[in-house]
Amino acid sequence: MGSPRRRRAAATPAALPHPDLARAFEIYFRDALSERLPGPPRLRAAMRYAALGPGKRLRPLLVLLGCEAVGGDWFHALPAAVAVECVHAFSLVHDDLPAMDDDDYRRGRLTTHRRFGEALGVLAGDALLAFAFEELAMLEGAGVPAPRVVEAVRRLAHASGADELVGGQALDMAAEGRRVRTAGVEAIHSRKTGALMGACLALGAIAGRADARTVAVLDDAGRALGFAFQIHDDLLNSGSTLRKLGKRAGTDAARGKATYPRAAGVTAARRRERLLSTSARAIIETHSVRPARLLALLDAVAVRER
Ligand code: GRG
Repeated sequence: MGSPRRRRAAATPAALPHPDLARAFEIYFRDALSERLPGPPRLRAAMRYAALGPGKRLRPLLVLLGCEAVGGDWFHALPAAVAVECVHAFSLVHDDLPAMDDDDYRRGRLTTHRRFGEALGVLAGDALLAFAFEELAMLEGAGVPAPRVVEAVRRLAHASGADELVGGQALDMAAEGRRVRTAGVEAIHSRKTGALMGACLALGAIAGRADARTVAVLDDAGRALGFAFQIHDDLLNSGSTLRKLGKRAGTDAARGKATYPRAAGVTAARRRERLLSTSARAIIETHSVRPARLLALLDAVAVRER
């Protein structure tokens, strides 16, 4: 499992581009989770531990750059960026629980339930999901018109719920140990990982005052990106290490998880990942006015090592 020094190295966030934007988000995020976070101290500590750990912050960057891509000022999208990262943190905390994937390490350190106990792990996830929507409603205070805020709430709720994120997780668990074809893997991963990334670009576009068609196609682009991201994640899971990933490697094979590389082979999985990324890029290039920084983010995601 490596020395403590090595473990600390794994806890350093992987380099995505646009550190200025990531820094601005981090300041806003930490403020939200200290000044505005309600609840008993130990629950708040578990929520902060779960949310503020050294993740890549990919989803908030997608929100902010989705807003910029449609010509908006990313600053207006900050509450939406916090909201999606809180939904993401909820999903990771619950995914790591003994009843789900039963993992001890995440982001280079103990998982939330291993640090705070299982009950607080469950509750911290629940409370982060609720807090996400409290934050999202703050879009109005950031200058986003109320009907757009309602549309943002509708989209994030749908992407987080039984049809998408949670539904994808249920399908994923049901598929464990069974032979799943590529269409089945796609059904799981586009829900479990794709829907939230679709919502990220859609929410950014909503905050940036894009029209309904642009919001919808950017949602499609984010979903394709999310599926590509999950294929990449599965490839890393089979070929990397705890030290590099900050979480255990090789767990998918051990649990008989439905993954694209398992269903189609590594070469076909790489090809599918490339096609999905290309299609996300093409949509963004066609439907955006300022796509450069968003496209640079996509490029970095395609070659990430954790
Ligand atoms: C409702 C009890 C209950 C459980 C639901 C919804 C859910 C649990 C789990 C969601 C499934 C999930 C965790 C999908 C994985 C998506 C994924 C590849 C996550 C890792 O994302 P990164 O690499 O993480 O962006 P960091 O740590 O960098 O933020």
